[in-house]
Amino acid sequence: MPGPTRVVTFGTFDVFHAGHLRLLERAAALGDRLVVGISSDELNRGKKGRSPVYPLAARMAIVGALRCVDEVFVEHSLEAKRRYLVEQRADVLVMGDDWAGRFDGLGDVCRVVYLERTPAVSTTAIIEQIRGVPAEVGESA
Ligand code: C2G
Repeated sequence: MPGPTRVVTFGTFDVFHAGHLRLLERAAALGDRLVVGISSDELNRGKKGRSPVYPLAARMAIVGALRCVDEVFVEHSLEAKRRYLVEQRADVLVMGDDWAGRFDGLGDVCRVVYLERTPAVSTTAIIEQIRGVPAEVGESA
């Protein structure tokens, strides 16, 4: 009998929002176990040119506490995907469709699936919205 289907996905998941949750729930539905590689703070600085709002330990705690997530690990390098997938014995790699086509070369390790991103929600937009709101009088900074 084949073992459980292991799904692996990657991301920063900074300022966790409903778009992240939807991605993880749909990824989990593709198999029996969902393992999530969380980008290190250094990797995020390289990718996005800024430090994440939530440090790695907090992002790992939040994602790891979700009902749909079985395990989290640290993603130190974008280029190490093949090694991570082999180590995690992945059957399926899930990526958001902002990465469509980028990981097709890993198709010899596991199935590669790109899921549609949730429109109109992003960490950057949330940060900008909060930045634009003046603090209430008397509120501490
Ligand atoms: N996502 C989504 N809808 C949004 C925003 C994000 O479906 N509105 C998905 C992304 O496509 C990604 C996951 O949520 O699959 C995590 O998003 P990010 O933290 O922005 O991921 P990113 O920093 O692009 O990291 O190795 C790949 C990278 O680590 C991906």
